[in-house]
Amino acid sequence: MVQAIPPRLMKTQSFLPRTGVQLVLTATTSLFLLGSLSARAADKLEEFETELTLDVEPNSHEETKIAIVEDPSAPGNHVLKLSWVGHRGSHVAGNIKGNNVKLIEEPGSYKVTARVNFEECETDVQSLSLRVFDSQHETFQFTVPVEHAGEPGWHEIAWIISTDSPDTGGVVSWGEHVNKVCDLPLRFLGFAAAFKGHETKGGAILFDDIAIERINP
Ligand SMILES: [Ca+2]
Ligand SMILES: [Ca+2]
Repeated sequence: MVQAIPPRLMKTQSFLPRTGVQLVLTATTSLFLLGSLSARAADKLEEFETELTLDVEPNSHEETKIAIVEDPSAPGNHVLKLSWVGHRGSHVAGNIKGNNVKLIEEPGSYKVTARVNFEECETDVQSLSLRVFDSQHETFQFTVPVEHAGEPGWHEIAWIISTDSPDTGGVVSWGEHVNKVCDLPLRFLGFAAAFKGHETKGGAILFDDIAIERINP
């Protein structure tokens, strides 16, 4: 079941990668700026049906995993799975390392959505972040609260990206050339899940069908 959730941004400063790792992370992604699809209204841009190189963000717990797996609720469909073990830590995150899909090429405000399944995670998951990177390898993180941890089924989660004011609403960025400007195009990097009180019992989140829609003329 897909359930619409009002997009909301929240302030989350607590899980920025450390500077040294930021450089490693963005340098890695910069090696894979190969083209892919362009954004059109309400386009589904990534369905996780093709092979992708994936990488756990270095600040995540060492037993964190990211993989493309078969959808347990729809055999034949493939989804992105981010999973982790119980530990103390602020967050876990996983990235796409090659063929990163191009989300936004033109200035404007956009709604990026994904279908997300929280069945296998606990209520210790506080927020979910979408990470994108720009042409100068600056990574932007857009965060929304998680309201369906442990609930069965799929939910539509939405993040708002305004390319003219990317640093509003608690959005944070880091990278090699941080200027708080969305130097287009923006490409999809990955997802991060943050934990209440910097502690988690472990769990998994499934993602599928990243789509984008322009929300202003
Ligand atoms: Ca899929
Ligand atoms: Ca920039």
